[in-house]
Amino acid sequence: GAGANAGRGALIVLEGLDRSGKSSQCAQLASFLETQGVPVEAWRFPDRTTAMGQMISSYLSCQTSLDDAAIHLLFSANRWEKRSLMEAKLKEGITLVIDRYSYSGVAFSAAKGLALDWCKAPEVGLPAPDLVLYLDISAEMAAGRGGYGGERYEKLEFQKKVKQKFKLLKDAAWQNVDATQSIDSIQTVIREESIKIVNECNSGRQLMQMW
Ligand code: 2DT
Ligand code: MG
Repeated sequence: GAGANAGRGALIVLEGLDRSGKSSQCAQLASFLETQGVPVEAWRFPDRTTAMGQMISSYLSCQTSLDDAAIHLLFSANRWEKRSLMEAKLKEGITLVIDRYSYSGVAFSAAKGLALDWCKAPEVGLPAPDLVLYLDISAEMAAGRGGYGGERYEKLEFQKKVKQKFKLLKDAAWQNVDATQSIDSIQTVIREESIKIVNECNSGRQLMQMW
């Protein structure tokens, strides 16, 4: 709406291992913000609905193989193809709650052995999140929750490597959230942090760029 909410929206990213609880926390956060009168949209990356997203989806479901560098760039391009829309939404005052972003992009590719700096390079210039909520849980505990599908990266040994890489990506926007707590306790923390940043963005906090 106009008036009290005339400022820009916040870019809020949830990150973490598979089965860390990101998707349900994102959905709950978006509904909560809506009840608070905050214009909000829930997004996710990869965005599997685009042409590039369909290539990514077929790679993840092991229907196709791709060179590690090529798929890395495709994941990044899948964010770039949404860049102008992201910026437009934020400028309009819409807060975006995004399930995964560049941090997953770098952590998963670096876990395969690609150099961290090389992985970060294509992300440079994308809109930077105002807040990154990292749902912190051990790979063992996440795997113990069950529900890994059959997708390419959903294996305990690989998730352990991903976690090591996530640790190298903490930046100014990063907040660790203990993801071993109850769903409700996690959501409480996430709501508090999110409302704070929504207010800051609404009152003129500048949108930054990665990285
Ligand atoms: P979902 O399970 O959330 O659909 O993710 N991934 C994700 C990457 O390797 N690079 C990226 O840039 C992103 C956003 C993480 C599917 C898998 O894709 C991985 C898990
Ligand atoms: Mg998954």
